[in-house]
Amino acid sequence: MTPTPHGDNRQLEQRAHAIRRNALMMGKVQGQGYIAQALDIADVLAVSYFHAMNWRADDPQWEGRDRFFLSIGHYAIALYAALIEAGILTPAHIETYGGDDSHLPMSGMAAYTPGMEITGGSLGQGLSVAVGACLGLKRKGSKSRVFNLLSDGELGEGSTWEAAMSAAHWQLDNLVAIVDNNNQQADGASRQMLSSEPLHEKWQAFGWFTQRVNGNDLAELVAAFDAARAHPEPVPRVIICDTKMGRGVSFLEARERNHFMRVDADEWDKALADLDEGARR
Ligand SMILES: Cc1ncc(C[n+]2csc(CCOP(=O)(O)OP(=O)(O)O)c2C)c(N)n1
Ligand SMILES: [Mg+2]
Repeated sequence: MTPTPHGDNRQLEQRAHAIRRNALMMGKVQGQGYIAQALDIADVLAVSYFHAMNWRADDPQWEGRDRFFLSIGHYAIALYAALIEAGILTPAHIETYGGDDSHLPMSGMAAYTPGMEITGGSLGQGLSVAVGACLGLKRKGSKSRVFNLLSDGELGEGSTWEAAMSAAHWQLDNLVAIVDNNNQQADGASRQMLSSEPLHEKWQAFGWFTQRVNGNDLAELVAAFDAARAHPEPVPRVIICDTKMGRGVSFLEARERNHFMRVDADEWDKALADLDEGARR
């Protein structure tokens, strides 16, 4: 992959738009899904895959690749959308989403899908797996990094914080945690269910190089990923991304209780049109 030059966010905008489109088209196949999350995290995925990470579309297992670990298996639709845009999966996969014998199960599973590094549906485990992978990479003398996408709901799991302590203890500067702080979990708003604020101070106290950005602002994301790469101290890095559920489709942004979204049959095309309209503005 040729990284997008610094400052060229137009290409990244197009990537993020394509990721949102792919996700909506997969959602349409099933009529429901974790659509609002795919829309909120598309900008982060665009910057991860098309600015920050090294990978090869024709060789997803290339030893020198950076690894993207999805702890949150239910966000699989979002990662599939990015992997299609990356050419690791193909547009023909879209129609198979969530079907029997599909390579794209509704919850992400490593054994089924090229580019899916871990099976992450049991929340709170991904960061521990990432710590182990980072230790292994260092011992092998590899320069590869591990990017672990976590959700704010996962911050309510004690295992996440055990892993956070270990990562600092082992000085894992090859680990980049990304928190999708969308203020949503299964039963309601994260800040009401179990608040993990103040987030910046917490991660910093755990010994991480910590940044907090608007996760739907490509320029802020690019700067944060660049700073995570350039930071000189031997400490793990975290980018806390404040995001908006349903981002890019106005009537989905406004919908409440959007953890698992059912969208009426006639609304999918409206959603795609709304997305395209927003991109033209
Ligand atoms: C260990 C574990 N507990 C509970 C669940 C059930 N579960 C699936 S998604 C989810 C919500 C977690 O919060 P978050 O990922 O922030 O939700 P979102 O932003 O997607 O709405 C829960 C509790 C699970 N998958 N794993
Ligand atoms: Mg959440």
